Amino acid sequence: MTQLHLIPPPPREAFAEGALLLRGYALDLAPTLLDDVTRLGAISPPRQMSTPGGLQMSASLTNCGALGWTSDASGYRYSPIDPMTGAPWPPIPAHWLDLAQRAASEAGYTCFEPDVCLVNRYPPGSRLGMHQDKDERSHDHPVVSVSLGITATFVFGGVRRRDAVQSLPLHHGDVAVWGGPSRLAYHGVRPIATGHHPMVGPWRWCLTFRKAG
Ligand code: MD3
Ligand code: FE
Repeated sequence: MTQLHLIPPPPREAFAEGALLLRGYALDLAPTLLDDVTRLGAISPPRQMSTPGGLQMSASLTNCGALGWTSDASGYRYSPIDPMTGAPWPPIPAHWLDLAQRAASEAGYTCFEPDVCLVNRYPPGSRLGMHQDKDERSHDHPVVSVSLGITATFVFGGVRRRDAVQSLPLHHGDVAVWGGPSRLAYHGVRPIATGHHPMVGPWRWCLTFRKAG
């Protein structure tokens, strides 16, 4: 009898210079991360921020760490205080830092010391327009992202807005590391499909670790 082989996708994809995708790298930690996200949300709730252009973002976000990314009519910035609560953002849990540092090391970035984890929640239909992440003090540090829940189509271009883009799906448990030449690449998220993830529900969460200060 012939044996049917399902060929697994490669667990590591170097899909751009300086960037590495680690498929399923956070799968074992996902239940813990989701519990932590719930606890974080009880202190600094995810909220839809406004952009300087006066539009409301379709994703909701919160932060943990010494700094947090915020946006309002006067601009984008990192702040040690959650403007919604007037209190500091909750600390980054030690096992989150460990995960981010292990992933960064896999990509060759040793000594990654993030001081922010930006936590994005995407409901069905929400998206993130093409942008560069430039609000951090130095761009010499990588960004590490952890995707949970509904699969998103992530769009990734070059350092100029007009550069060609590639799309890749980001699934529950995937971790990506973006450093070196990919750190200032334009990127965005296509509108999230309506769906249901058994562990997460109808959303996608994305945790992004940065060194901002
Ligand atoms: C590549 N978030 O929060 S994570 C963002 O899925 C953001 O929530 C997306 O873009 C999300 O700013 C993408 C992956 C990511 C994050 C930051 C990057 C990729 C990046 C910075 C530079 C290059
Ligand atoms: Fe970004």
